[in-house]
Amino acid sequence: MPEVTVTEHLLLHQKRSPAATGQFTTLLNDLILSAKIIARSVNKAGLLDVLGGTGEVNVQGENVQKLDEFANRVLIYRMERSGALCAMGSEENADVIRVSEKLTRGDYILIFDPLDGSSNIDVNINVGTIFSILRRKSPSGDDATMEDVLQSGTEQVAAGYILYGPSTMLVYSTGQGVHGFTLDPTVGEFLLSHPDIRIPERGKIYSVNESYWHYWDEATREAVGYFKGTDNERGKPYSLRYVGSLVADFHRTLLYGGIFMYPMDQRDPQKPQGKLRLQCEASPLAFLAEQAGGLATDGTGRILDIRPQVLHERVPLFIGSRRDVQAVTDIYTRHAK
Ligand code: P6P
Repeated sequence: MPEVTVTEHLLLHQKRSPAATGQFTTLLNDLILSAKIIARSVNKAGLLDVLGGTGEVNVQGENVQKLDEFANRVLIYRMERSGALCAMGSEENADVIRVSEKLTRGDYILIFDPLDGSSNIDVNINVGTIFSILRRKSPSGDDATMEDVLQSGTEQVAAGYILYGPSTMLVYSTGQGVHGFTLDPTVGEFLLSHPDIRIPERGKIYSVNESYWHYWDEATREAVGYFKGTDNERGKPYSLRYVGSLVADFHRTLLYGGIFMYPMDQRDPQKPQGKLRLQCEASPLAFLAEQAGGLATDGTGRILDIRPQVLHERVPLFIGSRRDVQAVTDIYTRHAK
């Protein structure tokens, strides 16, 4: 099969939506360049003294790793100059980043987690960049508004992730299926390796951090118990796999099927919540899951329907094979009655 680069694949997409302007292709190409720059450092992490933390703490209260900071800087610097954006939201930055009027501004908003799973960097476990692309609602040329940024997941025009692992992969969707590209470092191009990814109807793997069992409510314990027991569609227990790096756990779920769960927990009794961020984690992955024939809910409601009230809103997440996620939703719905 002749090699297809991301750019060729994008142009195919462009051909299919004449309304799309060149801005979108430029945006994705600059995102891909940023990914290659980040991949180069991630792959040399052990050698470039970029391991370990910076001693700072980010808006999420998490220790900032040097590679986190580096990835964030690369994305903000490059994407601000793409000419396609009017604003950005980064998991590492408390506030919205509005593109300066001194630079060429465009009609898109990019929301991203620059290096998700970074707590695993020092032990050489997969990490990833997750991105979500929205189109502004306010008039072109004006400063972006919070309404431009705080849009529900159904408004995304594209979403995806780059997984830095044994190979570097880009998985993305523009609403016409989910496609995977593997970086060929000898030519420096992402080449189509997984066309039109479809998530299996039901899987054999469940993925959750069970150490929070005592902080879960009854419905959550029953939902997780569904996969540990024999009273499920398989008639036997699912296997448990948990990397602790969302992009790695999701990528396996997308290809092999099954379910990834990060339920709400009461570790902070005053503020029971999910840990994962809606706009830079749950929503983009939910977009991909649905495009691949799967589902993504917060237990009862569709992730993509949730309209964020604040930039760093957190949600519980159940995502993966349609029948496995549906089993969880049925349990939560029954408990809600
Ligand atoms: P826990 C990494 O810090 C992250 O945000 C996701 O990549 C991952 O799925 C989750 O947190 C792991 O959280 O509580 O199981 O360590």
